[in-house]
Amino acid sequence: MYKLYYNPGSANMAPHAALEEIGTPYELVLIDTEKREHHSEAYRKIHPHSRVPALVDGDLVMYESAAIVLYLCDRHPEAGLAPAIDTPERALYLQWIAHLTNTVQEALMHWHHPDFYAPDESSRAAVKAEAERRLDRMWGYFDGVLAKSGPYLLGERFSAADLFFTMLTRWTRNMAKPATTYENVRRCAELVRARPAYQRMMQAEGIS
Ligand SMILES: N[C@@H](CCC(=O)N[C@@H](CS)C(=O)NCC(=O)O)C(=O)O
Repeated sequence: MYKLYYNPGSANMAPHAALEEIGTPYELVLIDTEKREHHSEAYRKIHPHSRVPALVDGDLVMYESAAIVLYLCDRHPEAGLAPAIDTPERALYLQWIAHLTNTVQEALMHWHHPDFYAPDESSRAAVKAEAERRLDRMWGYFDGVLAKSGPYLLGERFSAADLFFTMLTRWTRNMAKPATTYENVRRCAELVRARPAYQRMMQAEGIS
């Protein structure tokens, strides 16, 4: 049985929602980052960089939320969360997941953790402001893509990329201009949030 190490609302949301979509048995293990449990010696054996999430599958121990999502979807093709290999949809699915984690999630890290990137308060404020400007351009770009060929990132077809996308939109909710200000971004996120599996994930993590 899978074990997913999580902290409510963190990068585990997408892998957790994928597990719910798949419908396979799994165990959730809370790592309370406010209590700094991610820095414990025991957890560092699972995630050497002290982050959440991590996944354990038998002898396999892995981290990085996007990699976990890709792994789970490939292990459970019957769930239909990923297009088949060798299809143009598969290429786009990989493109979006890589872009979401490398670029959008990275900019979100600048906003949420400016302390990782700058030594003092004034430079942290500048890092945060620039991240918000960059993110606004990114959501604007997604809005155009989804307007032209939505409602999902792969058009009419829902995929795990939409789970990752929706997770990231939530992390903008306290920004001056949240991602869901953009109509087509909001429509995609609303469709995903209405899915029973996504709702079960939110409920299990105790978030709204
Ligand atoms: N790229 C990693 C990022 C993981 C990450 O930074 N997780 C945050 C929560 S969203 C975390 O563990 N933060 C704890 C800390 O920064 O001390 C992934 O997607 O798994």
